[in-house]
Amino acid sequence: MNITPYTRRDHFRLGFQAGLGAGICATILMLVLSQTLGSISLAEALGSTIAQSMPLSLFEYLHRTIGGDAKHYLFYIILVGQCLVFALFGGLCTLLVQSINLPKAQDQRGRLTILTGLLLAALLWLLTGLVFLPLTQAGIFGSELTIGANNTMISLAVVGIVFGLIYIFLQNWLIEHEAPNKPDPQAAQTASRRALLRNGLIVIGVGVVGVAAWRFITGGTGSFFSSSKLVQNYKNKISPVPQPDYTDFTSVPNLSSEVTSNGEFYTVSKNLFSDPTVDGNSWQLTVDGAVSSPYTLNYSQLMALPMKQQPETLMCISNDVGGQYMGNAVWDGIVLEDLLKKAGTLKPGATKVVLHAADNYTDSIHLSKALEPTTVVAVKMNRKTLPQNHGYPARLLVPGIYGMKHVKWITRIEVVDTDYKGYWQQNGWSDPAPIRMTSRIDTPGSGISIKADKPTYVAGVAFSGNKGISEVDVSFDQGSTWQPAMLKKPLSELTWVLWELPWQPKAGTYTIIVRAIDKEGNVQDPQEAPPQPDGSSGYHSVSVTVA
Ligand SMILES: Nc1nc2c(c(=O)[nH]1)N[C@H]1C(S)=C(S)[C@@H](COP(=O)(O)O)O[C@H]1N2
Ligand SMILES: [Mo]
Repeated sequence: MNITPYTRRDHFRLGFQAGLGAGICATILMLVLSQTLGSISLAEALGSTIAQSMPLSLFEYLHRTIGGDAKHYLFYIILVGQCLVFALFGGLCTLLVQSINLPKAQDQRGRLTILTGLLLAALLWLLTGLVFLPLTQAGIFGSELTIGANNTMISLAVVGIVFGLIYIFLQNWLIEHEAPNKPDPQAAQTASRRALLRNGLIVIGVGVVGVAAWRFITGGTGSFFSSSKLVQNYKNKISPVPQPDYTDFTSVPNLSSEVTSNGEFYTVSKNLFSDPTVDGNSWQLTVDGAVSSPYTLNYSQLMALPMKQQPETLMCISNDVGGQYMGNAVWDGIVLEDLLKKAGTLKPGATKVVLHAADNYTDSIHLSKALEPTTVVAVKMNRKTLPQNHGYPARLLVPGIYGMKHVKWITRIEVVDTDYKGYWQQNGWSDPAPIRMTSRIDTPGSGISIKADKPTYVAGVAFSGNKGISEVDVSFDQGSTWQPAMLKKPLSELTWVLWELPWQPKAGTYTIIVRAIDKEGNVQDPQEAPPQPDGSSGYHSVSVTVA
C-alpha cells in the first residue's frame, strides 16, 4: 500500500515535474560551467557526434532547407532532450521509491530524503560517465576529450548533485502544495492534453513532409533547366592559357574588399554552442608521432621562430556557389616543414600529418602537402594576434584545399604511418579536399532593380585555391557568349581575384552568369553539385530588372 493517496501515475507525474524543473536548472548550470570553466557540455558532445555520423544525404538536405543555422537548432533540440531525460529519471525515481517503499528514501508523508537525491545523482553520474560519454566516442568520463576525465568527473558530479537536490526540493514542495487525486476533471484534462499533443505532432509531420516535397520538386527542376545549356557549350580546358591582363581597377560599391577584416571574416566550426577559449600562457604545441625526436613548445617559444607572411583566401567546403563562406586575409606564421624538421628525422612509412585541436577536432594532410612551403602554422591574421574564433593561439594554413583542413586551436602535430581520417572525413567528406574553382557576383545583387542607360558595373570575386586566375567571363545570354572582365592584380596566387565589368544596360530583365579560368587553362565546372562531399560546383547567376 502507498502511504499517500497518490496513484502510480500521480507519482510519476510529480517526479517528472520535479525532474523537469531540476533538469532545466542543471542544464543551465552545465552551460554556465562549460562557458566559464571549459568543463563538459553533454549537448556539445552528443551534437558533435550526431553531426559527424549523420548520413551525407541528410546533411545535404538540412543544409539546403535550414542552412548554416542547422547546428544551432540541433543544439537547442538536444538541450530540450537533456531536460526531458532529467525529467524522465525524476519520474522513474519517484515511482520506484513509492512503489517499493524504500525505508530511508522517504519520510512518513511521502517526502523524499536528501539521500534519495544523492543516490539519483550518483546513478546519473555513473550512467553518463560509463555509458553515455563512451557512446559519443568521448571515452570513459570524457577521457578522450582535451579537458580530460578529472575535469569531466568533477563537473558532472557538481551538476548531478545540484540536479538531485533541486529535484528533492521541488518534489516535496509539490507534495505539500498540491491536493492529490482530483479524479474526474483531471482525467479529462489529461485526455484533452494528449489529443492536443497528437494533433500538434500530426501538423508538424505534415509540414515537414510538405516542405521536403516542395524543396525536392523545385530544387530538382530549377537546377536541371538552368545548367543544361551551360554544360552543352562547356570546354573544360582552354589553350593557349589566357594571359591575365590586370588593369586600373575602379572601386565598385558592394564589391568585396580585397582583404576581409577579422571581424567580417566568416567563421565555421563543428562546435554547436561555443568554440574553445585557449589560454596562451598554459597552451603547448607538441610535435610527435613517427619522428625521431618529439618535442613540445610553449607560445613564446613558437612566437620566437622565424615567420613568413602569406596572403591566402579561405573557403569552406560547405560553401554554395555564390556563397559567403569565403574570406581573404594576410597571415603570419611558421612554415610547417620547419616545425617538422625540428623533430629530427621521419620514421619510414610516415605518410600523413594529423592536426589535433583543443575542441577535439582533428584532420590530416598528406606528408607531401605538409612539406609544401605554403603550409604554415599561422599565429597572426591581418597583422593582429590570431582572434579566438579563428583559432588562437595557432591554426594551420594549407592553401589549395578547403577550409576544413585549416585546423584551428591546434595542440598537437602528429606524424602518422596510417591513412588517418579526420572529423569530417570519417563521415564521407572528401579527404584530399582540393578547392573547386568558383566565382561570385557581388554586385548587382539578385532581384535588384537598376536604372536603364546609366553606367554601372558587374563585379565580384573568383578563386581557384592555389592555381591562380587567368580570366573571368560574364554572360548575359545564358552562356552562349562570354565577355572577359577586368581583373585586379591579386595579393598572391593563393588569394581570390577581384573582377569587374562596366555595364550600361537598356531596359529589360537580365540573367548575369559568371565563370572563371585558372592559370592552367581549366574552366570552372558548370555542372551543378551540392557541397557534399567534394565541394560545390556550377555557375553563380543573378537576375536583375532594368527600368
Ligand atoms: N579545431 C577546429 N578547426 C577547424 C574547424 C573546427 O570545427 N574545429 N572547422 C574547420 C572548417 S570546416 C573551416 S571552413 C575553417 C573555418 O575557419 P575560419 O572560422 O577561421 O573561417 O576552420 C576549420 N578548422
Ligand atoms: Mo568548412
